[in-house]
Amino acid sequence: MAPMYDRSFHGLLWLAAALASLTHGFTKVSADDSSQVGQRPNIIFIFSDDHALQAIGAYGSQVNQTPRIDQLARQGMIFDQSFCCNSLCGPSRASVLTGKHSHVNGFMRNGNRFDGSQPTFIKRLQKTGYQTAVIGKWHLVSQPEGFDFYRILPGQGSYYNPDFIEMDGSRKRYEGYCTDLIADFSIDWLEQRDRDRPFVLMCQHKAPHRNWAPHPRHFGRYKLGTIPEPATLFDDYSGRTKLLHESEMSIANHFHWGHDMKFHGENRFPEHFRGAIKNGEYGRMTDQQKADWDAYYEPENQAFMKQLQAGQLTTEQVTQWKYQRYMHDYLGCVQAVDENVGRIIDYVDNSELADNTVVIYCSDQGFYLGEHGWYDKRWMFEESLRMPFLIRWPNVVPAGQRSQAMIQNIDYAPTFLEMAGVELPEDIQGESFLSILKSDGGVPEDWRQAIYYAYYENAAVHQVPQHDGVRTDRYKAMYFPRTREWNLFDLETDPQEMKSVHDQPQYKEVLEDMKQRYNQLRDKYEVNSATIPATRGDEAWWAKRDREKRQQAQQGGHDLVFIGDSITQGWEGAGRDIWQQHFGDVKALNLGFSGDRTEHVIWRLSQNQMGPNRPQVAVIMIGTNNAGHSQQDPAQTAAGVQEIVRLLRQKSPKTKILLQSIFPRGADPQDPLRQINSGVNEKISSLDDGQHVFFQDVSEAFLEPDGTISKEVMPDLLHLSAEGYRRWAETLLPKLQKWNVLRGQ
Ligand code: SGN
Ligand code: CA
Repeated sequence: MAPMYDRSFHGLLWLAAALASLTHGFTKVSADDSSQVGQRPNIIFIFSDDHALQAIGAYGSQVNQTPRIDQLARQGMIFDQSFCCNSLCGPSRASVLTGKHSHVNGFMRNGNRFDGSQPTFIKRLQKTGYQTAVIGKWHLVSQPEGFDFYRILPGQGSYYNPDFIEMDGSRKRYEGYCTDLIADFSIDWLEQRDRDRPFVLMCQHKAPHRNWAPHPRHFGRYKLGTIPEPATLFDDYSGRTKLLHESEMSIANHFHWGHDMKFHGENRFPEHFRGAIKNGEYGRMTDQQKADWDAYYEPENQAFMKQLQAGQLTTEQVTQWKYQRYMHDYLGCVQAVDENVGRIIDYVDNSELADNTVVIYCSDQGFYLGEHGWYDKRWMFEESLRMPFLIRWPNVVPAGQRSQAMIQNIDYAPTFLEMAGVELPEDIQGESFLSILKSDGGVPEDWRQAIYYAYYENAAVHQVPQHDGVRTDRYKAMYFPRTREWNLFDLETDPQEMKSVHDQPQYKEVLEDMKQRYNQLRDKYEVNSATIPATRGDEAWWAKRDREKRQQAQQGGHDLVFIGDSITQGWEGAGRDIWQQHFGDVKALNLGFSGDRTEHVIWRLSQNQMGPNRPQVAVIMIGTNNAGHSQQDPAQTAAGVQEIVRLLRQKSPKTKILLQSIFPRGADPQDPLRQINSGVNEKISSLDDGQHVFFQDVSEAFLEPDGTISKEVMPDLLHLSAEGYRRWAETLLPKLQKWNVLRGQ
């Protein structure tokens, strides 16, 4: 039985109120902890990039040793069940700062721009008297807010002689190795800080991110041919979603000759290597660094090429060599991180900070070290879903603890706030695990039993499809919206996640239970897919149509725009002649995309698919696929439609929006999907403001007097025939004529 602990914040608030509150408006932490009274803890948050648990000694690494990182576990606590909520750099960092899932903090994909005006734990701590600094990788595009000091890498940054962005906006190149420099700057900052106030230092390494350029002192530390291979290096991706075949992150097929594998010159073996990207690090090196580099890499490269040339290597052996090279480089980068964690620990231990400083080591997500044949992250499989989390807090966390509590990166912000005795904002989504730290890692009875994960960066580098899911201590369910399929893994019988059991009768109840948890968590975190922008750019036809429509839109001057799904797209099919007849003379643009739901239209509008156009009228008809694909709750779909209207209004305030009711579907009024559509219509009718947005209920046009639908109008009881389009046009014409869109008619 898990012991129960009181982690209610109310108790704390009551206590805080009883104590005198401090001048800056923050409240003191409970008095049960003498170490903290009057002395709020300092926090050193060491955060690396892409450091897999499989490459940390304390997590049982089979491939390397990390004595200094492990020291934190020895002297403090390690979390075995620590997860990210979106396995990607920028999103993870945004979740750490805000304590919120990606769809709420708005940073869903790399390349998004972090809205720095939103609340973050760092701003809050700064306000309550903490000194704050971030040094190293930032990757959130916008300028850091809430930091007294920052020195950050531009974008991904470089390993060798990296540039940093200084607080005055200038860029400065520092000679040296990035991981060492970030620790140097961190220690410098600690040295010159105001010693009378507590601080938070975010020390954020670039390493061990791609393209894995180790320091010369680590060359050859892990010898090629000696690094153990994972059991799933040659995964054939059977028994799970077929989307697994699409991702481009395999050791066998997607390593670049120069960038990843560190060969010079032209790609000599294009059948084995991708050729496009060179090793940019080499170009940044000093002559000495280049000489050291070549002295290590060249003999190995030449030997490998000779063997390959002589036909002595099978394709499998080439993959094995690539794995060794990859791991040599990756683990070398990790080694420098480990040493520099050690430097920070030593600094703390040799200063007055030793007693009251929390030191944390974690990384923005996990990573594949050859498991499933991969490098990179993104998928909800264990290796990239898990996040290392080790914490040392003298006098509070006893040495050598291991916690099985499920924590996530959204929990860090509330935990740090609570550590500092600061009240939690109501809308924060993560939960403070302070009570777990204070109770030997025990899991409170009311602690979460499942985590929610969502990945959004599809149609981008590495081609991993959008998916989300839920994980409990034993099971994991993943949902793939594109194929609308579930995968289910039993982590006890299949820890390597090699076979989905979603269709096995003995797992029927488990799957049902997982779906229920999934829905509960999505409700809790207010995940409404209908409002979350989603691209279908990973479907070739959709991407092509999107390109064509953008080109067309770029010409500008369109007076009439239709926005919707297949029914709107059908003006180019069954509706072609009717379109010609009525809209042939008008400069009109058809932005109907078959199969689209509200979220896809939101994506298209937010990515400016309409180009420079500010049409007189936009006809919107969208939502029937939200019903058809997942029987989505009408309120959710209506919120999607509302967002579309909002985006359109924002972009083109003078456009009149002719919002069509979602067309009726199915044989008769009892059809469940028709009823869902009616539910949406009822809600979106209220968007009519009589000025810019005009709701038009068009159902009557398609229904027989008894409410059935004739196959002459909708042959499949969903899409329109030519007759259907004629009727639709007829309902539109009066308004369009009135608004003078149909000049000359
Ligand atoms: C770069 C890398 C990718 C990596 C992303 C995201 N390519 O695009 O391999 O997945 O960053 O990484 S590289 O050619 O630049 O090395 S993240 O950690 O920043 O999310
Ligand atoms: Ca990362």
